[in-house]
This record gives sequence, structure tokens and C-alpha cells, in this order.
Amino acid sequence: MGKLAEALKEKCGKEIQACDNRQLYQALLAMVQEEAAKRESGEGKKKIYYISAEFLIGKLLSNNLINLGWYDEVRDALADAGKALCDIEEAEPEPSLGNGGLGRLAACFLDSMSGLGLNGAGIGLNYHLGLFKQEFEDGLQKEVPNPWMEGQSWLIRREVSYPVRFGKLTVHSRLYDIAVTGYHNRTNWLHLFDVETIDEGIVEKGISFDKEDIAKNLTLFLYPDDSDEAGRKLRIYQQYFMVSNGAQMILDECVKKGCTLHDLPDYAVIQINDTHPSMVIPELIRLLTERGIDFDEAVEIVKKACAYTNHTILAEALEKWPIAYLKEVVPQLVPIIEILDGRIRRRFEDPSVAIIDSTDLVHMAHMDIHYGFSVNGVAYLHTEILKNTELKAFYQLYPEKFNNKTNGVTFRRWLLHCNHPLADFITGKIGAGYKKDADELEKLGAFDDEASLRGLLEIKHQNKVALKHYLWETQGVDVDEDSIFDIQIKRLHEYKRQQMNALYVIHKYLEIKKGKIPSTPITVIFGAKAAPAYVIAKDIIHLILCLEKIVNRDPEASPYLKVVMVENYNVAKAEKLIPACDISQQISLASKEASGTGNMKFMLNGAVTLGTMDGANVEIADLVGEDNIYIFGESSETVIGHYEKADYVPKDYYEKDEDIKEAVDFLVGKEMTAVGHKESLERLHKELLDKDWFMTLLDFQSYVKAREQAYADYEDRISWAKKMLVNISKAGFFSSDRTIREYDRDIWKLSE
Ligand code: 26V
Repeated sequence: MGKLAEALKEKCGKEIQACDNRQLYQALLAMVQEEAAKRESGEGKKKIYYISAEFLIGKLLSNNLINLGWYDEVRDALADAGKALCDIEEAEPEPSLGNGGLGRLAACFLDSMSGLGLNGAGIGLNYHLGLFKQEFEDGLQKEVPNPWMEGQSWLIRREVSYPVRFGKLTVHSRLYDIAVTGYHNRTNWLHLFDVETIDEGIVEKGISFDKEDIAKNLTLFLYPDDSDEAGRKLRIYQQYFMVSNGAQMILDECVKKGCTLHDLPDYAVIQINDTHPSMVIPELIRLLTERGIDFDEAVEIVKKACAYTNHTILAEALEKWPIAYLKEVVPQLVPIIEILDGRIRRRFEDPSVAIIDSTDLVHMAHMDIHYGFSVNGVAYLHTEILKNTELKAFYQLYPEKFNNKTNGVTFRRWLLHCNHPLADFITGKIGAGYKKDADELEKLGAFDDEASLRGLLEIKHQNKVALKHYLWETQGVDVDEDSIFDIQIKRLHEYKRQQMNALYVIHKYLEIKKGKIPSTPITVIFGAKAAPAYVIAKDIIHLILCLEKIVNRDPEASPYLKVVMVENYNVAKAEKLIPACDISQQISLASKEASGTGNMKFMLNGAVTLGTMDGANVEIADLVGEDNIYIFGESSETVIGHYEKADYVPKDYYEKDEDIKEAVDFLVGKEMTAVGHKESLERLHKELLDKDWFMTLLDFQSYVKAREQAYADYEDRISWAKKMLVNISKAGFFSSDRTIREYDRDIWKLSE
């Protein structure tokens, strides 16, 4: 019996065979935690603090086993006792501490920081119920709480607490840590702050609760509904609670290491992940002055320590808080923000760069740009748009602050863990070096002989069979493993254009009904949560659920076309869907998707992208070449031009194109209204015809054409497998290890 098997047996207090999966999970969790703590390292004077309102870390057991180098031994020891590690994984609840891309990116970054041995930590909040769990009821999304901390979890309670003052109310925090094991490297910590007075009992129907009772609700949910004033104020409470704790902790840690505070930038660099943590700037200034530093010097210190990442150009997502809300929630910051704003107004005439605008809104991003030393976008195109359009005035003031850091994903989770057959296949061809140095994947490109390509197809097939079983067991839908798996999984937002994908499904369905049968059957899979108050997004979910009913129940169409809407899409589901995908839908309106990271995960797992020239798709296209990607749609320049001229009229497209008219009108036709809610479908129909803010109809025909081309090309499996091979072999650039090295080289400079 191996060492780990012995240890596991001892931890369980009985034979492995005699334990159930839950007991084994808990024993393994405890063993991992002990080992992770041993690998903690305080090494490094300067430290990167990645502050983020979201860390979408996913399940941790298997990933930690891989990072510790324990995976194979534990899997084999369990197998010897008749147990399967994948069943034990099912016993682990998934923490849902993020909405989507931004939170998952933060988790990938932590993994890479530890894996590269960088001195770093994450700082965030410990939401008890996280993001809501999605259930489908009567064709609609229903939100229910998602408790994830029951029983033993990865959280380690620390004897660390800070006072955080909101006007007259002071709350005392409690720190919980989660170990971030590095791949064959050091352990860093994810610090999650919480309050002990949280009361899950105040949750009423669904996810509604008393938004005013701060001591009971502060860390109850991730981003509670901000469609009303109380919800928006609660967000400010959460954000300040996060940054005040973070700032106090950073100062304490630095002082312990010998920092005089005057030299804080030699000890700490703070990466502000979007604007949610922006109040860390005035908060640090406040704390530094409280500790005896002169105001002007405090401003200079903070300017050298803080760097800002922008993750979106959508105006509605760029946070602007009414100063009245800040006066109520964080009165101690308001005079500081006013001084910061005053200085900017005296320096620059242009009112568009002010922090507080003429309507008394505080522009959080403006504060970050003026009072931080770095501003980065998350993909080449996104950074260019920031410099030339959205943040042009700022770029002219501070060209030296702007830089690009194209996103990446951790290959430990998104290849080694989620796709064992593919990882083994690659190791068999090029050795294991790519696990540490993702650029080595390039070597795989040489294996384009027929036997290797058939090997790749076989692995994809195997993964499709696994997904078929999973979908059958979890949702009772039966999909054909020999069909094309065409997948769009991401948050639901109009700019991501799930509605365009749905219109294509309608178009295809109608073609099949007219007798035009696809050569290979098609399975269209969606997974998406909509923000609870985002009405049109929920209408789009309703549309997809209606199509699922109509198409799958139709005996004429369903042998050739299936629609699946995966319920409660989350990290664990992504890990099952991505390895099984043939076609990766990345169809946002050009200029709107800052980067996307799902696109990278799909490519790495051998899916071929069908996408617009948006976000990181542009870089994927550059790397794989036009034969290995399906690009369609108007360019970002054209789209930006339409917005500037306000000359896009969706009705023009509807009226002059029979296919579009037919697909759009299907929404309110008798088949749909027989299974769906008329009000919702009519609202969506009207939205598409009268507004279509994200120009679905503009790109529809070129989308159909590109999609048909992809399906036609799929018929030649060997040439398709070559496209898969190119995609995998060119994916090395999208390792978050590369991204993090660039952050360190250009922004953090930890080892200088
Ligand atoms: C936030 C909100 C909040 C208010 C309502 C509408 C709305 C719409 C979008 C957002 C996005 C927030 C920022 C975000 O998650 N950005 C994503 O960041 C990823 C990591 O950089 C990137 O890959 C995605 O393209 C980008 O959308």
C-alpha cells in the first residue's frame, strides 16, 4: 500500500472500502489542507494583492490533487478499494463566488501565481449563498439560494478580524482562508472576509431578503439584485467591506515585514479587478493618513501601489455611484474622493475626465485611472478600443499607463483535470513538458498523420459519450453522440447574442420541416444564467426552453436537431461540456466582448471556434489561421460606426430578408405561443424589431453562412481533426501562466 493510501486509511479511521464517498471526500480534503499548509511560503519582499469581488474557484479537490502531484496515486488507491475519484468529486459542493468570466479569470490567475511561485494573495468576500442557483420551472428561470459551505469546507477560519465603519454602524470582520496550491510549487492564500452576524434565516421566497439589515445580510449573496436603491447601496456596503479589510490587512502585513509605510510600493502592489474594489484607493489614503502619513504623500504612495484592470466597455457595467449613496454608506471616504476630484479638475479642463460628474455621480474607473499607475485591458482588441474610443481622453493624458494583458486560463483545470484522455494523448506524443510550459503544445502540430488524427477524434467521441450520459442522468435528455455538439455556454447577455443562436435553431428547424435534412445531426447546447432583474435576458432563456420543447418533441425534426439548455451552468458543468464540444460559439457583437475566456478553453480542448472578430477571438484567429476558425459578421470598426451614426435599423433587415422574417416571426407564431408565455415572446419579438441594440439581424445572414460551412466541413472528419489539432497546438499562448508572467514583467515587478 502506498504512502497516500496509508494516510487516507488513517484519516478515515477505517478501511477505504468501508467509507462512503462523503467520508472519503472529507478525509482527502483534510489531507490536502495539511499538505497545502506545509507548502506555504512567505518568500518575497514585494507581494501582489489581487482584490476582486469574485473568485469563481470551482470545485477544489481534484485540482489540488493535481497541483500537489498526488492525483494518480490517490486515484489508483481509491480504485484498488473499488472507489472512483470522479464519484467522490460529485460529493464536493461548488462554491459559486462569481458571475462569470471576470471571477473565473481571478481564479485562474491565483492558480498561475502559485504555480509560478509568485508571492501573491487574493482578497475577496465569503458570500454564504454565493450566486443564485438556477432552476427551470414552467420554461422560466427561477433563482434559489445556493448554500455551499455546509459541513466541512475548504475555508480555514483565522483569528483575524478588523473593524469596518459605515457611518454609525461598525461591523467586525472574520477572515477565512482558502489554500491556493501551486502546480508543483508554493501555496498562496485566497483571503475571504466575512461577518459572523450573517443570518441565512432572513432569506424569504427565492433569493429575496431584507436589504437594509446590513449586519445580517452583508456577505449573504454575491451582487444582490441592484435593480433598486437598497440593492445598490448594499453593493457599496459589500465593496467597502472588502477593500477596508483588504487595506488594513495589507498595511499590517507590510509593517510586519519592516515596511515604514513610506515605502509601501516596495512591499505591495494591488491589482484592482474591475471597479468593484476601486474604493481601496481612498481607503488606503485614509488609513495611511490615520497612521501619520501626510495626505499628499499618501496620495503619491497609493498611486505607486495600485493598478487597474478594465474588463468591459459596456456603459451600464462601468460603475458610477451617486455621491449621496457614498455619503450615507461610507461618509469617511467622501471628503477624500472630493479632494482627489478637485485636484483633477484643477489640472484638466475636460469635464469628461472628472471623477465626480455634474450630476454628482462618482466614476469609479476615472478614480482608478488618475490614481493608479497602470490601466490594462484584457485582449488586444479590447485595449485598442479603450485607447482609441472609450478611454481616449485618458489615454491622451497618460499614454504610459495603458497596456494590454490578453487573458489566459489555467491548463491544470482546463486540460489536465477536465480532459484526462486528451492530456494523456498529448503526453504520449510530446512528453509532459507542456504541463509546465504551455508553449510546448506547439510541438503537437507535427502529429498530423492519419493515426494521430483518428486518435484525437476517438477522444472527442469518448468525451461526447460521457456528456451524453451526464445529460441523461441529470436532465433526462437523450442526445446522439454521433451528432455535432455545438455549444454556447456563458452568462446570458444580449451582447453575447444567444438570441442569434436561437434564431438559427429556428431557421434550421424550419428547413428540416421543409425537407432539408442535415448530413450529420446537430445538437445545440446552451448554458446560461441571467441576472435576476434582466428581463430580456430571461425572455431569451424562455425562448430557448420553448425551442427545446418544440424541437425535441417533434418526431420529424428531433432525429436531426436537438436543443439542450443545461440547468444551473457552473464551473463543474463547464468541465464536462467543454471537452465534448465540436463547435465553440463565440458570437458576441464585435467590440462588445472584452476578451472571453471560454473561447480559449474550447480551443484547448479541440473545439473549432465559430465567432466574430471580437475580444480574444481576434488573437485566436491570428494564431490558428483562417482555415481553422469560422469568422463572420461585421468588424468592430463598422459596429462602432453604426453606434456613432445611430443608423442601424433592424426592421430593414427583417423586411428585406425572408429567412430573417420567418425566424423572427416564429417567436410569436402558434407553435411557440402554444408552449410558451405570450407576453415574454412578444416582448422579445418587439425588442428585435424595434431596437436590437446588439445588431443580431445585422450579422444573421453571415452567421448562417459560416455555420453551414462549418457543418459542411465537419463531414470530412480527417480534415476536421486537423483543425482540432491546430487549435490545440496553438493554444499555449492562452495559458494564464503567460498572462501572469506578463503582469509581473510589466506591472507588478515582484522580483525587481
Ligand atoms: C457587468 C454588468 C453588471 C451590470 C449589468 C450589466 C453588466 C454587464 C456586463 C458586466 C461585465 C462585468 C465585467 C466582466 O465580467 N467582464 C468579463 O471579463 C472577462 C475576464 O476579463 C472577459 O473575458 C469577458 O469578455 C468580460 O465580459
